[in-house]
Amino acid sequence: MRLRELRMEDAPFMMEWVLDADLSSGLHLYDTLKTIQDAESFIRSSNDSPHEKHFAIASDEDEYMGMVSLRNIDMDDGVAEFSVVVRRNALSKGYALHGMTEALDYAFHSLNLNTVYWCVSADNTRAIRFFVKHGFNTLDEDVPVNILNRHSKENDLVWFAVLKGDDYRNATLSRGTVAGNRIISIKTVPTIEAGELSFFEANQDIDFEIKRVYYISKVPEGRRRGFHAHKKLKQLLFCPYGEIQLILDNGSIREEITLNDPSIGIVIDIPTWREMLWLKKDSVLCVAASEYYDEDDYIRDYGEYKRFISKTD
Ligand code: T46
Repeated sequence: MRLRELRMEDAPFMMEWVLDADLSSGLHLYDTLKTIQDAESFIRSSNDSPHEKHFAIASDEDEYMGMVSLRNIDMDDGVAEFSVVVRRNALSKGYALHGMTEALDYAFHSLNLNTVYWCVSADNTRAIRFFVKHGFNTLDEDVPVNILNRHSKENDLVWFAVLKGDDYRNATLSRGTVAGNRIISIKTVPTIEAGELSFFEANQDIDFEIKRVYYISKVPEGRRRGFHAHKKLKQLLFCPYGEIQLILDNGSIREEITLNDPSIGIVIDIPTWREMLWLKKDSVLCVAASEYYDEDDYIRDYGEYKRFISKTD
């Protein structure tokens, strides 16, 4: 997936979310969009103003999956407002988060802005949950008055902001654990203009012997794998190339983490239900495992997994 300019052929896909009240309600930045002609004229003029920047979030096949916008860009004050929306078939596939982080990179590194603000209506619990889950903080105050004034007709807004220098790509890593499994930093040695080298050692950096190493590659974007737990196996998972979302469920909590940094690993050493979602095609998932392959150690049915952990509690 990637960001690109909007194109005329995106208009029908844009209409999918425009006409889907559940997806578009509260997105006042796009209030003028009602018909396909509005969408076409929006696309036609999307590059006209220096105060607005719109990008399509495109799949690997280059299809429009949603869009991100920076609006009311104020180069003097170094601020802009932001919004993101995706088509229904792009929900829960990582498009919104990817579009968001790329648009924030553009705001801070290409436009050199200092702060990006956005707000959602307090009853839009899905959007609020999405932003909070990915480590974005709500703001109680400190929203500039001119930005607040633009939204004076909207009631009960929840505000968010990201500052230049915030680690929004890895905000979730500061949590320390995902569904009770440790997030570790893999030792990484940078080399001057020749990349970096990462390493870990059995019984030193991870507290088990490594009997097996395997890796998963050539997975198309948007594909899911996993859907199982292990009874005894301990593993270190890491993504040396690309972007993969790991969804972990320990029976009590279900949490996600996006692996997109070769120096981050997840040690799964308690029976945990796992799913892996390939956010970018050709991403590689590497695993160092404590045991040889044994199909008897797998639990491939979620109900059976729940019964298994209730017995071991
Ligand atoms: C896990 C996640 C992260 C082997 O023959 N030897 C092996 O070492 C492995 C790992 C798999 N296989 C066979 C078993 C299946 O016939 O390869 C096939 C695909 O395995 P599976 O469907 O389990 O693949 P994923 O991606 O769903 O899960 C894998 C690991 O199996 C699992 O332990 O934690 O990656």
